[in-house]
Amino acid sequence: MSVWKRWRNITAVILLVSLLLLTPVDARPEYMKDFKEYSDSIKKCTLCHVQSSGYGGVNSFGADYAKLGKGEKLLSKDSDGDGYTNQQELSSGTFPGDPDSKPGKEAPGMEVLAALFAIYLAMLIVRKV
Ligand SMILES: [Ca+2]
Repeated sequence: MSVWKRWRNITAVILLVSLLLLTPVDARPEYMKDFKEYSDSIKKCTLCHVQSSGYGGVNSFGADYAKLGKGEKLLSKDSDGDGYTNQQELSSGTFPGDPDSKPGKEAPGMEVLAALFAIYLAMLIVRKV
């Protein structure tokens, strides 16, 4: 096997694994019922958890949600301390447990663009076979 083919195969495997890791996973429906009126862009594990897989514990919003439940106290609070209330963030489609995500700053759905780019690269590699 030539160096080029070996490199191509390794790259294809890396791209496919990356694609699998980037596949969006919906948050658990029993929790999402409390947020059904908000954008689909926030209905992910990272709404309440640190990692997109749901592992790694809860973020500041998840901790407040567990403590307060969904109600005025939770919605009026700024769980991540970024200057926007949880209500403002949820209504804007940003994550109230991530201080780097705030209204007007983040364009949600970057993982989808990354997945599409990975598919595009994989198709380019396959066409070179
Ligand atoms: Ca935020």
